Order: sequence, then structure tokens, then C-alpha cells
Amino acid sequence: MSQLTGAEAMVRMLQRHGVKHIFGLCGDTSLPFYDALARLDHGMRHILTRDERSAAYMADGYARVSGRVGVCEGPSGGGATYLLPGIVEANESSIPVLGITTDIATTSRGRYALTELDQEALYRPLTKRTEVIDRADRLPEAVRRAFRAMTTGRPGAAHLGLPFDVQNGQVAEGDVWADAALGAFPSSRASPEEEAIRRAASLLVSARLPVFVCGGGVVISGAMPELERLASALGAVVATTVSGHGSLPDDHPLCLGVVGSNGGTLPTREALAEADLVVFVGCRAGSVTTERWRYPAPGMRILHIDVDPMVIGANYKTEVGLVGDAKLALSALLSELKSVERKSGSQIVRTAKERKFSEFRALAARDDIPILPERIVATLNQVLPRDATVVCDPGTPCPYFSAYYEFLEAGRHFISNRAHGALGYSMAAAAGAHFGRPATKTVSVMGDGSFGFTAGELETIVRLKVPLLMVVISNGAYGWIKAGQKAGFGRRYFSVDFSRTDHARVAEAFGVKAFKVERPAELKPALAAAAEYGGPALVDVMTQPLHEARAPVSEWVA
Ligand SMILES: Cc1ncc(C[n+]2csc(CCOP(=O)(O)OP(=O)(O)O)c2C)c(N)n1
Repeated sequence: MSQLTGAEAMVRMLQRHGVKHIFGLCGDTSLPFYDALARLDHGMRHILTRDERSAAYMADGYARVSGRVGVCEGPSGGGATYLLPGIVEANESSIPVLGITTDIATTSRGRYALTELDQEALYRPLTKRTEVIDRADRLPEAVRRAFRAMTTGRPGAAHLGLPFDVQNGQVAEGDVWADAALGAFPSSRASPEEEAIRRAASLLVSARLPVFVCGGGVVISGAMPELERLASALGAVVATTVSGHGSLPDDHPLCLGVVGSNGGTLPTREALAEADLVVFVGCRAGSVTTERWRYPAPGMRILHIDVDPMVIGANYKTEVGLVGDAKLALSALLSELKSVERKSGSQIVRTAKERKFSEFRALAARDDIPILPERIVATLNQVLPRDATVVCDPGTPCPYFSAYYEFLEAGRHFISNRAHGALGYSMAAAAGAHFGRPATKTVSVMGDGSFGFTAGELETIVRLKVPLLMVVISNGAYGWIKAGQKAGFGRRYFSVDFSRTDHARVAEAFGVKAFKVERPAELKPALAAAAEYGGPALVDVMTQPLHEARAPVSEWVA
């Protein structure tokens, strides 16, 4: 039987799983893998990044919009440690990202080889599956296991270590096969038990006003049409978490929008309190969504639907738990429900949104200098196409866009890294999202703190001509933390201010079309021109500091 090298087999295994893009950064231990990528005809594009962190964030953004496994790679030692933050974020956010790290030869272990690192120990607690492949002939099955782990059950990240000698080892060509369906997620769906569906349906029928709280699981599962049909049949209100934004279009009469401490507002909290049954779907009911487990109030009747049995009942006493895929669960509930006579929750939604948006619109119309964050959200909402993808970093962007940006199409159009919320995510994740869905406009909105984490990636974006719109909320501070010092620590501002960078000039030096905006009247023309520009563009907006703003944030320590 003909043989491939381990490196060639890895390339073929990725190809057979339908991989089209690999985000990564070169290193000495990766040389055989790179050489195989260079020699073979495989149809995959390698996106060279300037930091492995960015490679992993790109793979994450790519996966979120395309529904396909994102793949990133880096060398041993520093490459493996720098790739980690993006793998962790993806894993905790239930996004399939495969991190491949090449490694020193198995024969050099324990001999103080440069870059030696126990990769398996590093990645094991932070991925659904990790394997350092010690024998070339075991490589194909290890790749198959990783793809199956990532795309079944609760989706998540996986890691494969590829030692140098294994890359040069021998693999029988006949072993290099794959189930291409495992390249997309969810690759298989499990339905909840019938008896549980019946109990859940009668709970829904008995409720006066069910309010759905949808997490990222709804969009991951593609359950938006089933949610829309079920909520409409029930007249139920639909709220979302930050990650669940997109479960329904924001202008749907039953869509309340984001609730919780990051993007929720008093009117949305009060609308949630009208419920006598809360239905969590694809949602962990974590601290941010529930404002530290206070809204919904303990004692509320709960129906919880999730593919991960561990989240059910973790935070609330749950009357019925449905373990399974959101799309199948909602569709089964829909078939189980006979006719439901109930007053629709649309009036509650309308009232809450009128209150929320009237305050917002008044602030967005103001001509203050520095420019108010409300003005930035409202203006972007006017100039961007309706199917744009907006990727937001923590700080000012996440709560403001969660609360006030209206996405008119269901699906993944809003992305924020809500598992760990590390600064410096959005520029790279947005670049990855562009490769995953190139026909739609992709936008990164970052604080100046985040810009500092990720500015080097402007070179990648320019080199690859990624037509990204980047917006920097410039306030010269780690604003979120400063706001926390104001709210909870007697305004004792300590080590949170930094100097203003001229982000437009930095961007220009990389070859990005850049605009600097200080006055409200300049904002719309600059954002419109940048959005329409065919290449990478950045708008640096001098913005009201977060600790002075009316941010839709109820708790700075979530
Ligand atoms: C890697 C990392 N370190 C620290 C934090 C804690 N943190 C959360 S928000 C924030 C400030 C964000 O500042 P900036 O990006 O300038 O946005 P702003 O809040 O000023 O809008 C910090 C430091 C974090 N989220 N990620």
C-alpha cells in the first residue's frame, strides 16, 4: 500500500473533513507540515497571521459565521501557549475550533529541547479533546476523533499535537479517510425524550406568559425558524443572552432583545419579570444573563432546554429539563402543542422597547464632544447593510451593541467573546468571519485597550485585502474597569488611564484607509465612507469615557 508522511496525512485528513482555511503562524517544529501544505494540491488556503492568538480568534470567527470547524495552527512552546486563549474562548462558547500545534520530536522529550512543553497537560482541561499524536500510523484516527468530539453533543474545541518525527513518519494511504459531515456543526442531533417533551408542552400550555431566554445554542443549532414558530404559537416573549442575539430578528414583535447585566436595561428586566415561566434554550443561565441569578428571580418556574445535561438545574430549580438539540426540541414541542389560546406578549415587548429606545434615541441625537457611544451605535445601524456581521470586544462595544444595535436578520450577525471576554478578540475574529462569509460586510468594534492587544494584525488584514470596517472607541482608558472603580470603589481611580494613541495614523502606517472623528457631525460621513470603501478601513472615534456614560450595564463585576 502506498504511504504518506505524517505531515502529508494531516493535510489530507483536514482536506477530507472539508477544511478550506487554516489560520496560523510558522515555526521550526512546523517545517514538515508547512512543506506538505506547500507541495500538495489540497484546495486549502493558509492565512498567515502575526500572532497565534489572532489565528485562533480568526478560526473562531470563521466557525461562528460559517457553521464549519475553524482550524488554526502554531508551533511548539510559545506558539502553543499563544494559541491557547482562542481555543479556550471557542471551547467555552461551544464553537468547534481545532488547534494544531506542532511539537518537538518524541525522541527529544525530557532532554531540555528548545520549546519543549507538555502540550497535552496544557490543553486537556480546556478542550473537549486533546491528543499529542505519538505515532504516525495513529494520526488519521486521532484527527477523526477530534472532529467528532468538536461537532457532536455540545460543540467545542479540540487540540492535536504533531511531533516533528511523527510529521516525518509513515501513514498508510488507505487509513486516510474521513466522514466529511464532521466538518460542520452540529454534525448529529439528539432529540429529547418523548415523555419529557409531553411534560414540557403541558408546562408551556399552563403558563400565563412564557418568556424564552435564548443563548448561543439557538443560533449554533440553527433553531431560529422553530423558535419563531413556537414563540408565535404561544405568543411568548423572546429575550436573548449576548451570544443568543440573532435568535429572532430584532424587529420581530415578540423579540425583547438582550437581557442581563451586559446589554440589558431596566425596561427589559421588567419585561422579563412579567413571566410566570422562563424557558432557557441553549443557555447556561450564567451570571451575566441572570444578573447574578436574580433575574429571573429564584422560585420562577423554569423549563430548560440544552444539549449539555450539566447546565440544566445548575442555577435554577427546574421543573422540566429537555436534554437535546435546540432545533429538534423546539420542533418536537411545536408538534406536541395542540391549539393555544393566549394573549400575545407583543404588547409587553412593544412597551419595553419604546421605553428603552426612547432614552437611547435622545442620547444618540446629542451633539456632545467627546461623542456619545449611543451616537456611534445608531450611526452604524444606519450606514451598515442589514446583513452585516458586527464583532464586538468587551468594554464599551459589547453592552452598547447588545442593547441597541438592531439586527434585522436572524442568525449569527453579532459576535462577542462572552466566555472569557479577553481584550483584543474582535479585530482577528472579524477577519476570520470575513473568510467564513465573504459576501457580507464584517465590522470590528473595539476599545482602544483592545486595539493595543491586536494592532499587529493590521498587516495581515492589509496583506490579504480583507475589506474589514474597524471602529475604535477611543477614550484613553480601560474604561470598564474605571467604571467599576467609580461604581464600587469610591471613585478611587487607580492605574486604569493610558494615553491617547492616534489610531488612524497607526492604521495608515499599515496601509489601512483611516478616518479620525472628533465631532458628531463628522461621524456619519466617515463611517459611511469607511463602510463603502472596498478595502480595510478604520474609524477612530474620540468617545465619551465609559465611566461617564449611561451604559446598559447593571454590574461591572459580573
Ligand atoms: C486580556 C484581558 N485582560 C483584562 C481584562 C479585564 N478588562 C475587562 S474590560 C477592560 C477595559 C477595556 O478597555 P478598552 O478596551 O479600552 O475599552 P473601554 O472599556 O475603555 O471601552 C479590562 C481591562 C480583559 N477583559 N481581558
